[in-house]
Amino acid sequence: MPSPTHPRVRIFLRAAIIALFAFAAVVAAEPPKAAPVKIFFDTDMETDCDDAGALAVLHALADRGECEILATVVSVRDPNSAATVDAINAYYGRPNLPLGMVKGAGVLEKSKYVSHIAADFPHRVKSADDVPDATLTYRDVLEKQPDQSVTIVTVGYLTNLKNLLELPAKDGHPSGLDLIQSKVARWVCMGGNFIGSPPQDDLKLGNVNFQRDSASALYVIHHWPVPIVFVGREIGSVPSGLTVGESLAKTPSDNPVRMAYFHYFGAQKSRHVADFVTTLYAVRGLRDYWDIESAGFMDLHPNMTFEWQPATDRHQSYLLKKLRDGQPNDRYIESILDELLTQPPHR
Ligand SMILES: [Ca+2]
Repeated sequence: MPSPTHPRVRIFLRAAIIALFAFAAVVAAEPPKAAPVKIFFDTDMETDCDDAGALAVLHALADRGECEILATVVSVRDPNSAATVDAINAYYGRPNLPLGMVKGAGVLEKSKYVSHIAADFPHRVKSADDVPDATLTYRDVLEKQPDQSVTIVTVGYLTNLKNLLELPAKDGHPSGLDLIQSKVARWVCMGGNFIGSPPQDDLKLGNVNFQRDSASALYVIHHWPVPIVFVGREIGSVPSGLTVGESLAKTPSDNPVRMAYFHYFGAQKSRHVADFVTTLYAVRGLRDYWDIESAGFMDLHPNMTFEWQPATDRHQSYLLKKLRDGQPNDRYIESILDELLTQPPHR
């Protein structure tokens, strides 16, 4: 055996040390991986199929390690909406995610797809009795989370958030307001039309997430105690012109999201992406996708129009569209959403 002072051994040891330092340098140069964003997802999953697509994007982002899905609740009184959410969760390999739905007063609209998905795909929801009150789902999930760690995403009505704000302390549980103040980092809300300068919403444009339960929208937006980011319709719906969904046809027929789009249209077509962009922003932040306006707050009126009023201490913001190479970045955003929408589940 050669001695440690043998020339060949010395050369080998020197090379090994250089390689070790090079490896350490590469590791040190890697940016630290961000912790997954903790998402509580609240959807109407009823009148529009983009809720199904947005939930698919959320699962795809979770499969990439970018977010952790804490719970998925619906802001409507239809158990088939909760069943559809549960079926999509199961398809993506998360069949045990906490569910919730509105109990008591709330929105119930006709849907073109949730009864089909509830009938054709496996899920846990045999009746409304199988789905807890979303208010209690919020309470039970938030209680277990670290302080200021949770991002709430609403892509539907604000009924559940109103009920949470009004939930009293009971049986050793803190009040809903206390939980929001202690556990929630921010709320990302799909709602509003931020048109004009300064923005001033217009009833003619439609603003259904606020209009269909306007009492809840008015109360929540005026009483919410932690930061809000609004994603207006102009970011992912009219008049942005962004659409995705047609490419779901290349995914398997046992994909409930593909079939939600099919039943919505009676064919495999694309739909606007209002709920998608809200979800993507909640997980990835601005990146090179959007800009943001932060100095102000939404002064919402009982008729659901609003003005954006100047302020520096209200912690409210709204997304702004961004150019890419001097042009609208709509096709760029669509390509990102399309890739996530059609990404096979990791399971
Ligand atoms: Ca929606």
